[in-house]
Amino acid sequence: MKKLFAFALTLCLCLPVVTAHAEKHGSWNYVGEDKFNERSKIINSGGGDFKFCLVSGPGGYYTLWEEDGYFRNGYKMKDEKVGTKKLKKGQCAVFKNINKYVDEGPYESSGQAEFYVTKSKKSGKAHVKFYD
Ligand SMILES: [Ca+2]
Ligand SMILES: [Ca+2]
Repeated sequence: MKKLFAFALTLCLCLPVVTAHAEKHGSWNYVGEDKFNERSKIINSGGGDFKFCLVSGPGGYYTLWEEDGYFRNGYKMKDEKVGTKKLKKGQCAVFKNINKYVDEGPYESSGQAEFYVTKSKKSGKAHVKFYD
């Protein structure tokens, strides 16, 4: 365990370069879009702020998740819930300071967060755009 911790620390020391690169100054970059019934595709983010907008589709609750589909000590890690927002068509959900979801441990050293959005399947197809 101690060894792993030291390894994690070493990784953290390397990270400021990545983090500095990911710092945003007020402007949003379009990073993708998807049309889905239940779960969107995954969008990678380097941190900072993240948002998604409901271009068209049903109003309702939309949840942002961060995928952690890896194994630790034989257990599959659960995806992390970032937050749920109630949206109507044309509205956006903004998530500030999502840096803590950027993976930096020894098990996941992508330096990226893998975000996806879910909604109730029965409400029909949603068209969502992502901004980083
Ligand atoms: Ca992840
Ligand atoms: Ca994670």
